[in-house]
Amino acid sequence: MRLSRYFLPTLKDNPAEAQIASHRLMLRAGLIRQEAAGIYAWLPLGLRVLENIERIVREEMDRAGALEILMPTLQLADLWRESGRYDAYGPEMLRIRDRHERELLYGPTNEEMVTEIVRAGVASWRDLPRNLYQIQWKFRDEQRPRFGVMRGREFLMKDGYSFDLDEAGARRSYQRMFVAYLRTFARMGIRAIPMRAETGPIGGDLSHEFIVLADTGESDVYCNRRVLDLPIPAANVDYDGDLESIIRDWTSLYAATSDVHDAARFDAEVPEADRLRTRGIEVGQIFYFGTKYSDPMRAVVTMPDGSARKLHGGSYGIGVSRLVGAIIEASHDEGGIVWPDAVAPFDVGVVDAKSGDEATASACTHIVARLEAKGFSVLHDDTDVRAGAKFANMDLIGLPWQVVVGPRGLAAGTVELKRRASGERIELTPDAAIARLVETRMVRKPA
Ligand code: 5CA
Repeated sequence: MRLSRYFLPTLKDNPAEAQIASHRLMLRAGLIRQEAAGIYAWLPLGLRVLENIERIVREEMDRAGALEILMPTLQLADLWRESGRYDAYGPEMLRIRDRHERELLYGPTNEEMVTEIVRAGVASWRDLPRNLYQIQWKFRDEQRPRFGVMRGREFLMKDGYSFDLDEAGARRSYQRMFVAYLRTFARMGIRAIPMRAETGPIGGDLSHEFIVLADTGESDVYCNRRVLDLPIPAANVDYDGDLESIIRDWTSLYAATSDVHDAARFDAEVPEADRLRTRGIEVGQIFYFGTKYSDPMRAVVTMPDGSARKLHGGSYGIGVSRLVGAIIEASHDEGGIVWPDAVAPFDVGVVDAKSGDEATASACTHIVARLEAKGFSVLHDDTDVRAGAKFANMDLIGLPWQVVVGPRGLAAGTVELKRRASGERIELTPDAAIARLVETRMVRKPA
């Protein structure tokens, strides 16, 4: 992609309304544009990151046996009256009327709708268990939308829902999602720690929030520092096998959000040197809620003996749009964003350091074509601004690798390869630079 044909409205100065680094950088790097309080348009560069995050979420959900569906954003109020949540939900719910005066709402979550779908689509105990998920926009009329996409009003969520015959089955479904979440966030290059949490308006008696530690996070959290060193389950983890030992490793070390924190237990269980009291960003939350929805909504299956059995449910959310902010919060420096390889909008930025020079222009075009042929996504800065501004811009948008092509190097047969994260630069031939990128991709892009 040539930058001269791209839409990348970057800002020189820090936008006054942005209080935290990720919000500032998302606006400055031209990822998003605010259209109303807590409502954002995703521009080309930001959309590519959002789509990379979605792809990883899909791959890990599918691997864990969940099935993708897509439900509408608008829901009938009557559906929510069945569960009793229409009145209970309060002012965060955006309520709408259509031309026939029918009451609708813009979905803040989908437990009722998915229960209705499963109620209609499963009849017998043989049809269970099932786990359905979607990636869809939600609306919550937050009192204080802030920090950009971190606390938006309209935001993109992965929401998944499991249905089982009994509590034991539902707990297994919960464990599958627990493990899938560990993998999902690790693949995005961040460490999200599962912490015991309150269930809030979703309900139920078992819940974990997945928290990325960050001073700018909105949640107060308490944990044993040793959870930071626990291993992430491998790609070949057997989701039909016994996940108990993984769950035990992750839940036996103290980790809790402030809502359920027990100071006495924390002090008793965790050696003083390992006590971590800090803040974090909630990037996902999982819930087991049993028959909370199947009870009032009469979602049942027939058992082998002909009796009716209520479905046992859980729900599993990931803040897809919030993750873009959370990843930046965890990975930036004074120069700008430092994208982890797996979510970066482009793999490589190729910079023509001397605009108007025919030799550098044609070398760039050649290198870009060869990188693209090897499967890299490339942003080629062919604009006619001065080199210093181009370098600053590349650092700001944070692509993992930069290939700088200047006239002096070119005369000597070399280009400069820069790793954004470390700032390390090496001079080498274009062939060697491409070979180096191919090599490191194999090591760095974990599946
Ligand atoms: N139905 C359940 C799980 S499917 C549910 O709604 N869970 S939730 O309320 O915890 O939301 C899931 C995730 O969405 C959260 O962990 C958070 O990462 C993200 N999220 C929630 N509210 C917002 C918001 N206002 N802006 C951005 N992301 C949000």
